[in-house]
Amino acid sequence: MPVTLGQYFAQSGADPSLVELLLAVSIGCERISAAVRRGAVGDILGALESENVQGETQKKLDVISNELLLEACSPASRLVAIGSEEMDGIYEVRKVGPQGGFFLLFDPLDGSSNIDVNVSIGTIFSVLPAPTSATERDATEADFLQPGRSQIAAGYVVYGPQTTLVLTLRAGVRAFTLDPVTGEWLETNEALAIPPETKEFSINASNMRHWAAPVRQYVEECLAGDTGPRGKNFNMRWVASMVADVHRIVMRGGVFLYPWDAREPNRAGKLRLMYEANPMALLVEQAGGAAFDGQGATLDCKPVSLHQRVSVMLGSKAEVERLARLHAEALQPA
Ligand code: AFP
Repeated sequence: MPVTLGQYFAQSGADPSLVELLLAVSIGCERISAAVRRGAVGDILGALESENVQGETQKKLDVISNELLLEACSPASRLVAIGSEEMDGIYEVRKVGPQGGFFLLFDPLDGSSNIDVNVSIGTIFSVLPAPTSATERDATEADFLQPGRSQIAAGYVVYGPQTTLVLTLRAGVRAFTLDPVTGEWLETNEALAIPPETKEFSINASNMRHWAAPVRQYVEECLAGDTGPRGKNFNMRWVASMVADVHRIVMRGGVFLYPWDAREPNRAGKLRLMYEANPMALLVEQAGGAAFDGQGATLDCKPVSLHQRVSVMLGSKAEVERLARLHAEALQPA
């Protein structure tokens, strides 16, 4: 009989208050999964009049998913505050005080432009340590601005043909699939490992003319296949749902790129550092892969704002190292 999520936590030796928080996240995601599955039948598809802090039109399910996670997670006894793609500022649950505790960040429903066309979407989450303070004070956005290497746990839930939770407590990466009959999360992979080599890359090729030279060179070399410098043919995938694309890479290898491009030269990238790139980067590194932000390892990037965007290149280690080399060579004097 596969191990349940609760049994895994019980044997993991993890801090019981962290386990309490992560179980609360799993309950929130079960509820999101049920809502996603209802879709049009539940009259919860489509867009709202509102926009999120990113200036993006919010889908009904974006807002519903955010509320489901707030409701499920707020009771967690050492949760101090929450940051979400769908909320401008931080959401305070408790005061910062001598007890410390946790910050939770999430993109409650990533890939929302895919909701109305029945393509896999997902929830991405990250747990950071909350500071301690001798006297109680409000949590601040600045408290959240910790590099990704400070994460205590990270994961995602992909709402696809199966609802699968992929999680790291910084001791490897495990997958649990929701049994629709019993409602239990059952372990389906106890040690996910990303192959260092791959023949599959994932990028929105319609932006090719806007990419920086190293990215264009990398992709052109892949496209040249066995007639070019790579000496092998590549396949391309682009779901336009980061969770679905990253899950494929976690399961069978590959490299995912959403790099800086010249469409908005003052924007580092499309994806957000704190609740998309960092949790995915921790998972990928824990699974033996690598994550690069165009300057260095994603997890070493020092955040400057809660919703900041970043260039993302992650997956099979040899491919990400090649991309890092191409970026470094581009900085060398001609
Ligand atoms: P939406 O949440 O607006 O669908 O964006 C999804 C996403 O943030 C990420 O999940 C995808 O990898 C990426 O954007 C797709 O972006 P493009 O639509 O520009 O390809």
